[in-house]
Amino acid sequence: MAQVLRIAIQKSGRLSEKSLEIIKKCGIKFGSDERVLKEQASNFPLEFLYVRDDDIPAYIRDGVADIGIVGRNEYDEQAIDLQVLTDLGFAKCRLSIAVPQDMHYTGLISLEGKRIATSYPNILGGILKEQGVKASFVQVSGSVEVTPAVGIADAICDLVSTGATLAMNGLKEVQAIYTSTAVMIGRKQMGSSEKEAILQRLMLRIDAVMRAAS
Ligand code: PRT
Ligand code: ZN
Repeated sequence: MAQVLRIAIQKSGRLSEKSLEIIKKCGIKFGSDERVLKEQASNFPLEFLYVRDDDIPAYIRDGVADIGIVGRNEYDEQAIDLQVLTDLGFAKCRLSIAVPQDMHYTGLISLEGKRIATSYPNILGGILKEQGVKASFVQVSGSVEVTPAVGIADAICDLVSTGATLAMNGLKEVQAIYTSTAVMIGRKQMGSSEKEAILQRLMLRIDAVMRAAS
């Protein structure tokens, strides 16, 4: 049986629509009916898996998928050894430190000895270590913005795009430590020359779509 390349795409969230849009612009035809978890393109050897974005790097590592689209933040945080095939440029956001309105902040050193709530302990930890700042992490996977108000954290480190969520929670953004966009990632080796060839064809089309858009 002829091989297909498997791409993992976020089922429903900030990355879903634009991810599918780029692939459609490549001239690849598929149903994209949100209720299915798996489907195959009708005119290109590509199979889609619709999953949670957090699971995508591990699915690729484990061979469940060959490539996928995730926020660079998710990829860097998980530190799974894959490759970034291309930067897709959408879903731009920053990982920022935010503190209560009345907290005095002069730089990362202001976080010394503080409790910081974040879903990105690896990215933040790396940067604090570089700066010689010691802080403790409160690891939460959602609603990070409420943690200072409920008294379990002194500061937060979370993704920001407009800043509206921070403002709504009485927090001020004091420092961006990292920026992210959606990236296409994949295993370093596709495992067969047939899959490598399909990937090459797909990447040529994606490059053309990206060039046309810029
Ligand atoms: O269900 P699943 O696990 O698949 O989805 P998810 O809820 O984990 O992810 P999702 O869809 O929220 O985000 C997917 C990716 O989009 C992230 O990994 C980022 O790379 C990127 N992205 C871009 C963002 C934002 N912008 C963003 N604003 N991810 C999250 N946010 C959050 C932000 O933290 C804040 O809480 O959205 C909220 C609103 O942001 P403001 O600043 O506009 O108010
Ligand atoms: Zn997620």
